[in-house]
Amino acid sequence: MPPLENVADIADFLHSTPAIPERIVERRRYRTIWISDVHLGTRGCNADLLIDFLDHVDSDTMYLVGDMIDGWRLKKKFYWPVAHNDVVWRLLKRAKRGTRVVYIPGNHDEVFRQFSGLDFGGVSIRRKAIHETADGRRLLVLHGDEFDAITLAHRWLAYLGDTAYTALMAVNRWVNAARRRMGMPYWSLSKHAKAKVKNAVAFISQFEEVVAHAAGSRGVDGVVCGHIHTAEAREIGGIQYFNDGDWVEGCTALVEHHDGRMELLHWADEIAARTTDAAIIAIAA
Ligand SMILES: [Mn+2]
Repeated sequence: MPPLENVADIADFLHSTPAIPERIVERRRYRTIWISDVHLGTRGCNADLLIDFLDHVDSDTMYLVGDMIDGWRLKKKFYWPVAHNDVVWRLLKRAKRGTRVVYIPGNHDEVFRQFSGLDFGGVSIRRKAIHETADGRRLLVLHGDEFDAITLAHRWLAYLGDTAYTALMAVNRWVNAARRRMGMPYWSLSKHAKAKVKNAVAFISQFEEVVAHAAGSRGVDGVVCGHIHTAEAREIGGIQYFNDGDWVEGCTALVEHHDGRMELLHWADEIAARTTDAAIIAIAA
């Protein structure tokens, strides 16, 4: 039997270091950050982009708005590269460093919903939450699958089916692997396909309206959700509707500035801009 200290060493997550070292850069500070639909445990997850994001931003509060881990897919086929471990490490680390982390499990990680109400490791697990912005607006935060029974948005490619979606994600990966080799930035194929599909657009706007309406009937000023992998920030019937998007296709996050101003960050674009800046500096030098 190995000595117990060795076992403890391996299990001591917070004192270990990530496989991909944390970047030493001055982090952009926000009041709040929302991310969701990371789908750790699947090939579609853009863990490298998310790691880059987490290394460049910080906040007082961070909401993990569900489908962080894809329990459904993991059950079928175990897939867990080091980058996925590194995402978990970074999330737990920022909780330890003092960020208030609120984890609201979604339908793909619903196994964690049974722990709603618990707090451990600086992470609060909740079924939903009310967030108050710096300028006093009250936002309902939930994953969004609560509305699956009344909308079809979760199947924005319903008539193509899950197999086609998985295939599309695979093509998305190949395209981006090729683009990366050519030094080109990340580009979301499915995001463009989705925008072209009329039914998908109808499903999505139906979902957005249903969620906004439900939030309105609960007396809040707005709602933040995920689930349909479509980032958005707009007003619907007097209710502010925010969707933080996903890290499978869009690679987006929702942030609140210190004055309460909300903004959607498109991280692939940010990385592309950074690369362009570096190229300009290189040319100038
Ligand atoms: Mn979901």
